[in-house]
Amino acid sequence: MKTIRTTCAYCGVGCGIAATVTGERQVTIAGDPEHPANRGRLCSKGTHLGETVGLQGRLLHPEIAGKRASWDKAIRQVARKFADTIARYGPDSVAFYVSGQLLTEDYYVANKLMKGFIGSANIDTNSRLCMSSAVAGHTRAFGEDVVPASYEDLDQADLIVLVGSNTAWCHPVVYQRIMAARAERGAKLVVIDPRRTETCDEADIHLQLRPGSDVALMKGLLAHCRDAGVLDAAFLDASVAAPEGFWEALGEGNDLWSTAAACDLPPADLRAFYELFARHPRTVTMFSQGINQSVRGTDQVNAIINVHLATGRIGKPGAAPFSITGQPNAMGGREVGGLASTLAAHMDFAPENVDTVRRFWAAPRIADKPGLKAVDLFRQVREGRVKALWVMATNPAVSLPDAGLVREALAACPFVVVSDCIADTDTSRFAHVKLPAAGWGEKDGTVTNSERTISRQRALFPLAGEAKPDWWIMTQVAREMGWADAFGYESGADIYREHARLSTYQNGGKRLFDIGEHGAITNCDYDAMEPFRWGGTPFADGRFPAPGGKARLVAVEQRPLDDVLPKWPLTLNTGRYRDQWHTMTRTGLSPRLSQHRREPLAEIHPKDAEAHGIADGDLVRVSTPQGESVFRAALTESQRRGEIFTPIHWTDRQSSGGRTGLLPQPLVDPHSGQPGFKATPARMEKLAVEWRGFLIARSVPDSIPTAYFTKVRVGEGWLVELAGTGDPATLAKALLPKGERVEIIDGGLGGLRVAVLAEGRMSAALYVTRTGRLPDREWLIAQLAAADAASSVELLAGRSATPQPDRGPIVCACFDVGMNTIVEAIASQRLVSVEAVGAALSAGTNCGSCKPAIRRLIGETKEAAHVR
Ligand SMILES: Nc1nc2c(c(=O)[nH]1)N[C@H]1C(S)=C(S)[C@@H](COP(=O)(O)OP(=O)(O)OC[C@H]3O[C@@H](n4cnc5c(=O)[nH]c(N)nc54)[C@H](O)[C@@H]3O)O[C@H]1N2
Ligand SMILES: Nc1nc2c(c(=O)[nH]1)N[C@H]1C(S)=C(S)[C@@H](COP(=O)(O)OP(=O)(O)OC[C@H]3O[C@@H](n4cnc5c(=O)[nH]c(N)nc54)[C@H](O)[C@@H]3O)O[C@H]1N2
Ligand code: SF4
Ligand SMILES: [Mo]
Repeated sequence: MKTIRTTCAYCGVGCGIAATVTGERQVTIAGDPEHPANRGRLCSKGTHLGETVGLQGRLLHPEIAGKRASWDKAIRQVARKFADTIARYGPDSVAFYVSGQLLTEDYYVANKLMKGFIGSANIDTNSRLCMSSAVAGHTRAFGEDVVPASYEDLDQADLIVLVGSNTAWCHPVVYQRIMAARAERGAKLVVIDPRRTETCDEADIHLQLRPGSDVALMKGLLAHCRDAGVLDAAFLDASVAAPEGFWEALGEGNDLWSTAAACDLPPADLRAFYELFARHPRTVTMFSQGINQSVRGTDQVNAIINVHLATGRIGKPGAAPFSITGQPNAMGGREVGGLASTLAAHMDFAPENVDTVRRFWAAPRIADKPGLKAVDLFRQVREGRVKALWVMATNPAVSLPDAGLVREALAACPFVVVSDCIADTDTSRFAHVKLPAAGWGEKDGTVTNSERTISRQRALFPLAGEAKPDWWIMTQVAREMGWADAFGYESGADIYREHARLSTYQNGGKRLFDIGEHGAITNCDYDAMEPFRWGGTPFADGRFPAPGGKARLVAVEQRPLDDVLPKWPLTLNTGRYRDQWHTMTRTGLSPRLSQHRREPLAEIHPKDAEAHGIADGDLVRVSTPQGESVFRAALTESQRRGEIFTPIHWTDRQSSGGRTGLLPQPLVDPHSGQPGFKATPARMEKLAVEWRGFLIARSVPDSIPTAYFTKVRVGEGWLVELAGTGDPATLAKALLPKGERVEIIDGGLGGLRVAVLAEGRMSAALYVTRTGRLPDREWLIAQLAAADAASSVELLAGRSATPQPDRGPIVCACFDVGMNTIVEAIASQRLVSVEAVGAALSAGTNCGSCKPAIRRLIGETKEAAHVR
């Protein structure tokens, strides 16, 4: 058994993993104590990677028109269709839509093939949906897309401000680092988010602002800093250019009272934050999708950077604006220039750059202008102008705004290629050619995390079936199209060396991104490469890669979202759950990760729910100008009134409801083209159903004929939540496997309880009620794994004959500890800290992702005790 050091498959924290292969496609996962991003820590998703590396659901061989095909045939088909389309309609009639989940080597080949050889810049990436506003904001302010921060800054900061970031769930290891900074050095924490998330639980101040009012908040802060005398005059003079009238305009409407009104915040809270900010020069302001995913995203980014530039809080230890990235290789994609609006290696389409890259690639026909950005790209596909599309490592039928239109586009496109490691996704259903890509655990190359650290991802297993690395697939197609010399790569190392050489080619210090020292790295050194951060401490010398060496303040205006959004009674906000990753193609395979949230919820303020006649647990239909979908209502005071929140994860593969992707409007930021996923006009109504129920079974059909269903992995099978109208008995017929049946059908009340036994074990059970309660799901889930079936009486009752404690919903996925168990222990053993709960129950002592939830339970239990 050997331990291989690699990088986590998921988020932009980029944690190092020490993986020990223990058998055929079996691996033990631990945090890599040597990796600078995590120093041995992992969150729940990283910890449970081992549950996602099996062959279940994998695409194992190429397919043409739904039939298995050889690689030769598939490559020839793709090359021929692309070449024919280009010959007939020109280079802009084809496109690639790629992803921050590709390795840098894959990304480099995709970008070179499209921009340098096909001759179009129609290659865009899901990073458009993710951090293109940050890219545009950095470029406006600094002249180059550089993230001027590192995780070490968090260790040194006295104040950490999280804006539009649910760090506790989405970047948990960074959150743990922030918690350590608080515990060890008393660093202050401020969270700015319209929702009260678990990230807020430990904050000194939570500013629950009106969505889309961040520009006002930051301008108010800048005005306060000026009035408090904390601007850095020397830095402003030497290193920062301000547009005409910038400071004069700040005098108007940015006082505390106007700002508090614009943001719908208590003035005292706002003042407390402003004063805290003024007092602490070592400030890191970390932001993510609450800022980027807005029709004002780029201005919001610049509003934050303006404050940091004006107070000189940049290029110094513990002081930086920090755009934290989502995907494992979002940053690598930026480094190769994989967006339609960039060319390559941090160069844009300025004529001299086009010339530089043309010479370096010896490119026959290089793109000389930006291509179509994601939302426009799919519009052009829909309108028939883009006629051949290759989608890699992303699921746009779910994740683009107005996913309904995206599906029409995919259906209308004459030629769609999908490269994915999973066989059946909402997007691959539209593919003419499906290409099996290497998955995590097989891939070998580099990724760059949020803080510019480049790490190796290393293969743990042989390639599954006939799967191939993405770079290999594209290289074969490029060769088949006639560019064998330019795509003669034999390994990822060949590509990495070329990428490193391009970063330094005719650079001469113009661009910070320069990893030229790796231009001749040996295969051996590439294999042994240790994580390293490029760019040192950017801007430490006060010089910026912009005209005159100066950064720029950008004049930004707060404008209400109503300017562009139609008026509907509610606003829909969308985002992530702690233990699921995007469209669930991988985390959805893990029963443990699926315990945290088993259904897609619409989180609603209790007063809004009351006004709509909605009770906790009801089904609600959420409608927007774009579409509608059904969710389980969860009433919570964490929401502001008038705003609801739904998760992005559920797809057609797991549900008929919960389809958030259908809801957002395809409205984008004018500078970046990033969609405004966080604010969509919406309304809701209670969904009338006659019965509700659930199915627990070892295997379940793909689609289920009821008004509402969602399915998740549990133990040895699936849990399907159901609701509908009509006779549930027909459902029993459609859903239950063959076998011996134990059943009660209550004709009068219309309820139904059926368990199916096969070889002495329970293989499925269906419970439906019109009015009553449903049994506890946990006991029944355990019956799927039990060697002997429980008695008929027990199965029909849905519980054990000997009373058992109800653990409640699982909080700690690592040790299977439920909420009720934790609350009981807190109350009876008077536990007052997360550590004490850990000592008593082990909860929270492995990955730590549930620590914020435990902390919240301690608080609530204490409060309840006082009330009593
Ligand atoms: N568990 C998990 N982790 C992930 C991912 C995942 O799928 N699952 N995905 C990864 C990826 S690709 C990304 S991009 C990141 C995203 O990481 P985050 O950006 O932290 O996650 P989100 O849940 O999309 O949104 C963050 C917060 O923005 C808030 N927000 C909404 N509108 C506004 C506003 O107008 N102003 C402010 N200030 N805040 C607002 C929302 O209420 C939400 O709590 O997570 C990464 N990590
Ligand atoms: N409403 C709403 N929509 C959103 C967001 C939001 O907050 N709200 N967030 C947006 C953001 S920030 C993001 S990043 C996107 C994410 O959205 P997507 O990128 O569409 O989501 P994933 O599920 O990560 O899709 C990745 C696909 O690539 C496959 N895959 C994984 N690894 C590889 C590989 O190495 N090679 C290949 N070829 N395939 C691979 C996976 O099986 C999966 O099918 O969603 C965006 N959409
Ligand atoms: S924080 Fe979690 S998901 Fe992100 S890289 Fe680390 S272990 Fe992976
Ligand atoms: Mo993202």
